Amino acid sequence: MEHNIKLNQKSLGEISKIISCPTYDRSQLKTGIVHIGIGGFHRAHEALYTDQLLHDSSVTDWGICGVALLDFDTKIYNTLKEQDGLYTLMVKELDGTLTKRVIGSIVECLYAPENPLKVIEKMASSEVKIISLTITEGGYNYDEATGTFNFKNPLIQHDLENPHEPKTIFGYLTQALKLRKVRGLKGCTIQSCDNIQGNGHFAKKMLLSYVQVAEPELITWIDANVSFPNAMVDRITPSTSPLDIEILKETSGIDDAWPVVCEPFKQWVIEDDFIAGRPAWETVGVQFVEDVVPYEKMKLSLLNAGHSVLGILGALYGYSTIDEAASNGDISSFLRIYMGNEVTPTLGDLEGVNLKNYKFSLIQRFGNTYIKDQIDRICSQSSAKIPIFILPTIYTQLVNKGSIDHAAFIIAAFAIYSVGVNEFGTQLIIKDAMETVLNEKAIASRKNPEAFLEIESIFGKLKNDKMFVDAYTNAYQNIVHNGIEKSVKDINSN
Ligand code: CS2
Repeated sequence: MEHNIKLNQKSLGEISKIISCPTYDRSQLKTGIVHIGIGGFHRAHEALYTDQLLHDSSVTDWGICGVALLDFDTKIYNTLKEQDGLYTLMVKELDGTLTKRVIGSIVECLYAPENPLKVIEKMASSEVKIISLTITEGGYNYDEATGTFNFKNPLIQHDLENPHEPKTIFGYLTQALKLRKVRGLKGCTIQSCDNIQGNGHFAKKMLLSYVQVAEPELITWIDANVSFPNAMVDRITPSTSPLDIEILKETSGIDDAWPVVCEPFKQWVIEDDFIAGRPAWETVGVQFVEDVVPYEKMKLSLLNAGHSVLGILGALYGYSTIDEAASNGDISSFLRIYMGNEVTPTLGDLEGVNLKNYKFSLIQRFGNTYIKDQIDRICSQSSAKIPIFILPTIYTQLVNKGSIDHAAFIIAAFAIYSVGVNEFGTQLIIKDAMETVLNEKAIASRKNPEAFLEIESIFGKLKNDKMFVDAYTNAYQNIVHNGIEKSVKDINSN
């Protein structure tokens, strides 16, 4: 189409003739939620649920202020600012159809590095009842080797020395909560939307570790005035590609600089612990439960781990998308065996969950050929993902003397992946905060495979477990000597 319509508040009337758009008055909304991390996932998930809710005209308190926290978040901030917080959500259905709608729940945007005080003021505003987070697994600043908050992180050091110009979420939250306390305001809920077991409790533990050093007298106030509900969040949201942007233009004539693409499935299960109130998200499909642990365990150890399996093996086979890896019979058998023999026994009785159906639906979701989820996206930051998605399965299986062969194979495959090139000579794009050490240890592993397990901040004390080390070394040697394809076949038939 020649005359594409630029998406923004002014053009919304025109665009609403083409695709579904917010029909509520965005200018009348109060900001009840500050959300940190306005990447694809938040915009396909919390912002969508909230947008659905805002279509009920009696709901006016739950607009979202999206905060871009990191220096390199300028692009998303500028885009959303230019588009008045509006963006298109493109759902790629299983049959290939595209369902598009414009989401309007993000009514304000802030770029933290430009004006930290503005962000702190916003978080401390009396209108704001919830501060939600998608800061990724690595964003919680946890050190696996010591099992504690990582005070050695230079950014944390910076925040301790410059409390009014923070760079990390911990510095921001501490200043905002302090301001609430000083002003005699009510507390709020800090709601983690990251893939971490017990994400709310974990967010609290990490925040309090920081506060203990930065503002120790704030601890009792936080204990009494801030809640941290645990939640399981789910929706596969690949990175938006230039082609997605073109497709939106071609099929709808809408010029959106950063639409979000995602799968049809979505799930949000939350513990109902919102000290300052919450949106009635249950009316738009969110599940509120007393104990979210079973849902989290299931999702992290099956879906997220499943993704890592497909991503790491897929990269070694030379694939670039998850559906390609999932449609390879040997890889999908590997995944089924891993899920069935190694993960399932660790899950125990998951009350309220039909595990069989869940596993079945995962295979279907991974295989959605329209999603084209990038293996690079899945493998990025694996150093933070593996300890959460895969290691808990290994630890439990080792204690129970269950099988760990497939899990050990995945870790061996990750060691080989971390060399940065697969056996067919394809360069692998490693995006990881620990890239340098991963690469060094991966290269050292060629002589001595155990070298990789020495990265304690990922693997803790796993290198001391003989049963694991034997299985890992076997898998490593097998992949190196026989190639990835044969070694996957071999392990599947053992
Ligand atoms: C993925 C997740 O990043 C990853 O490794 O497994 O982003 C996954 O797509 C989401 O958690 C789905 O809910």
